Formats: sequence, structure tokens, C-alpha cells
Amino acid sequence: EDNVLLVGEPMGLFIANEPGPLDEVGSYDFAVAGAEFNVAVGLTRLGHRASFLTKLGPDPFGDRILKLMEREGIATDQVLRTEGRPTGFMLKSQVVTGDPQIYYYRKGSAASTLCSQDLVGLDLSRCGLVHITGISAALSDSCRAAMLDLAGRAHDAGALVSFDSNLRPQLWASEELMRDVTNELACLADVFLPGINECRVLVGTDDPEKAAAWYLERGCRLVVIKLGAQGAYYADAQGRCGVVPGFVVEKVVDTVGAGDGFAAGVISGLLEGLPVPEAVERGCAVGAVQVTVRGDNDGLPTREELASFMASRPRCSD
Ligand code: KDG
Repeated sequence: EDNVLLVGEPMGLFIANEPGPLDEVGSYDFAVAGAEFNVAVGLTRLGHRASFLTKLGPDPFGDRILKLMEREGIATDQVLRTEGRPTGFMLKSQVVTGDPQIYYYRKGSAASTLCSQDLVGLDLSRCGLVHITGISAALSDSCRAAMLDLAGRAHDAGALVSFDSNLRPQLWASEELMRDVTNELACLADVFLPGINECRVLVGTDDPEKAAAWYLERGCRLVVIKLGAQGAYYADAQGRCGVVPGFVVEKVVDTVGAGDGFAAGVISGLLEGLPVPEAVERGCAVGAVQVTVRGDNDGLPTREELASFMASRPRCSD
């Protein structure tokens, strides 16, 4: 079944309208963020069916997120509203180069109360793939337990699990906990999608071959490591591996969301039965489109936009 379940915390997002530190910004644009939400948008734009499991507060951010999900065609029947808990939100700065500054207001949010109990009625029988990220595991102890449960439930139901480490040290009590939990989830995943800098933190190497081998030896089936502008390295349990070159991007506007676009591209390709290198190439393309816009998800391409981008754009190795 080509039905993807995403679980995580969509949030309100204020994007600075001018460069500078967050406390000096004069005006912000209002949007929606959240790694798993971005992947859901990417998948539905590419024509896949996605449903979202989360908890939202009874507030304008929650209403906005729900409406946006509906507009994007993301199924919302697993979205719970939680009385007495706010929907999380975050601020994002504007930068001329490098990664923007991020500040979260999400402690005690509705989504942080997600727990294994919320998964009890979940029907995974028509679900082909479950996508989770390390961010959800970082939100609270109950979220962490729920993500581990969910990975097990997905396997029992015959669904694939894809996992993006999405390391957010700000959200974890310690680097050790972040590393241990992330690696545990990665080894349970069929598809693991870390960045090369994350591999240094997680397994102590930035050699993509060594990092991928570490996860493959411990049960993961396919590891795809993002190499930034260079593209990505993949290795699977059957011994196939290689580097897929990235696409040339003339002007990077905002790097946030590139990894989520990458995940949407890779997952959609795998669900369509593309060979791994082609699915990875699609991931690189969606990630490259995404860095050319300011929002975390509004740049995600439709099938037509993706096809014309891939046909016209040179690769980094050209
Ligand atoms: O990957 C992009 C996300 O980081 C962004 O949309 C916000 O989910 C988010 C987070 O927790 O940082």
C-alpha cells in the first residue's frame, strides 16, 4: 500500500523578514514548520497519500496547522486536539550565509504529550511506510517510548520504517541520550537518512562508508547519508552502494527543510519502486529545490516542477 504515516510535531513558525538577531527583528511572517510535516507536504505534492498523527492545542496555531494539512491533502483523522496544552511554535532568523538561528517555544506542548497510549487504536494495515524523526523522540520521555513502540508496531504490520536523525541538541537533555536513542531508532529502521555531520556525532566518523556499515551491521536495511551540496552516499544490506551527485543550486536562500525535502524525494521514489540510486537522486533534487525558498516547506515541488528541475539542472559532478 502506498500510504505513508507521519508522526511528529507541526508547529507555528515565525520567519524573520529581515536579517539580524531574533530579538531585534522588526517583523515576522507566519508559516508552519515541523520536520515530519514538511515531509508530508513533500509527499502529497508528489502525489502520494500521507496521513499525520499528532496532537495540537485548541489555539490558532493548531487551527492553522489543521487547515494547512487539509489544503495539502494530508489526512487528518489521526490528529488529536489536546485541551489545556498549547501548540508549539518557533522563531527563525534570516541569514546571508549559513544556517539560520532557531528558537523554540514547545516545552509542554500538546505534541510533547504524545505517548504509546495514543497508538493503541492505530490501524497500520493499509500503511506502506511510517516516517519518524529524532525530533519526535526528543520531545519527552513519553514521545520517545511512543516512537520506539511505533517502529515495532510498523514492522509487525509489515510496513517499512524510515527514520531521519534530525539531531536537535537544543531539545535533548544530554548528547549521550541523543546519541543512544537516535542510534536505537536508526537500527530499527529499514531506511535511515542521516547527514554526514550527524554521523560524526552519532558514530564518531564522517567517512560515509564506515558510518553506513555501522548501521547495516546492526539491522538497518538501507542507509542514505546526505553530503550537503555534494549529494548523497547510499549503502544497503545487499551490499549495493554508491555516491549520487547533488544538483547545482545558484542561490541558497534558507537551508532549513532541505533534509525533509530529501526524505520526501527518497521515500516517494522507493514507494514507486525506483532503484535506490534514482530514489536518492530524486531526494537530492527535492532538497535542492527546497533551499531556494525561505519557508520550511512552501518550496516543495509538484511532480511537474520536479521533472522540469531534474531535466534542466546540472549535477555537481558535471
Ligand atoms: O527540518 C526542518 C525542521 O527543523 C523545521 O521545520 C522545524 O521541526 C522543526 C524542528 O524541530 O527544528
